[in-house]
Amino acid sequence: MSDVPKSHPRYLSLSLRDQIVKGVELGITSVHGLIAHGRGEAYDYLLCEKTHSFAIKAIQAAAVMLKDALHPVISVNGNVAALVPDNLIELSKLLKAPLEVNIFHTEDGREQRICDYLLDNGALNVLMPTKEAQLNFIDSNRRFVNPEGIYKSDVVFVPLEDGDRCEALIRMGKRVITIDLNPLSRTSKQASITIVDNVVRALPILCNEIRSIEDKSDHQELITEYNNDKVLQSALHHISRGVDG
Ligand code: PTJ
Repeated sequence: MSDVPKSHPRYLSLSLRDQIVKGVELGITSVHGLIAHGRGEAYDYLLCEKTHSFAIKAIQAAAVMLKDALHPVISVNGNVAALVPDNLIELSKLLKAPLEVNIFHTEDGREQRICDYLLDNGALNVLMPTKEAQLNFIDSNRRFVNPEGIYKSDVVFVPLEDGDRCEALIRMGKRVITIDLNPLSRTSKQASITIVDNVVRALPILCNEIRSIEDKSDHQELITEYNNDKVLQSALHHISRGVDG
């Protein structure tokens, strides 16, 4: 990182800021992504920048759901492309699932730059949005999807989302797994599984969890017993306790 010493107590947080800024400079992250990142930072601060047991519970259920899926797809926006490209690529390889570029803020060439960035970093299968396949119940740029990806998926992994598409995907009968530091967001409330954690911490744990699942039938109770409302309540409880304390 430019001029912040490794010994700085906020080094990790500051280096993530650098990664997001680099994403904007490379033209893969939207400038709006900086604001979204700041909101995430605020929630992360309230979560003591730790992965909590409610997140682990969600990660374990997510791992089984993804392993169990017929057509899992990993949706990629400008923020996660900048923050966790290697983890997304690893997840895609573990699940033999495509990465699909899907962004909210339209900017000339950004979708292609995200695709190229993932391929340059070793991705094997990156799908692009098309005009042929569109999601119902949504008007934004996010409605344009790939017929071989999100359109035909049964489980969509959407780290760091903005709400309207999550709702549309659920209404179309798909299951949605999200990672969102904000347990109050529309995405968090709508998703089948919400991992309330930072993508940079949660994704490596999710990959390890998937690797450790040998027989997925042994783990089905992790899904049947999973209650997303309870997970969100636990996260909120942690946040309010932290604020009070
Ligand atoms: O690349 P695009 O055009 O698709 O745009 C991507 C952003 C993220 C800008 C867009 O989806 C957006 O505006 O999102 P929102 O509505 O700001 O929501 C982003 C959510 O992600 C918020 O609830 C944040 O708290 C949360 N968040 C931000 N950074 C992280 C995060 N959650 C997990 N890990 C993070 N590092």
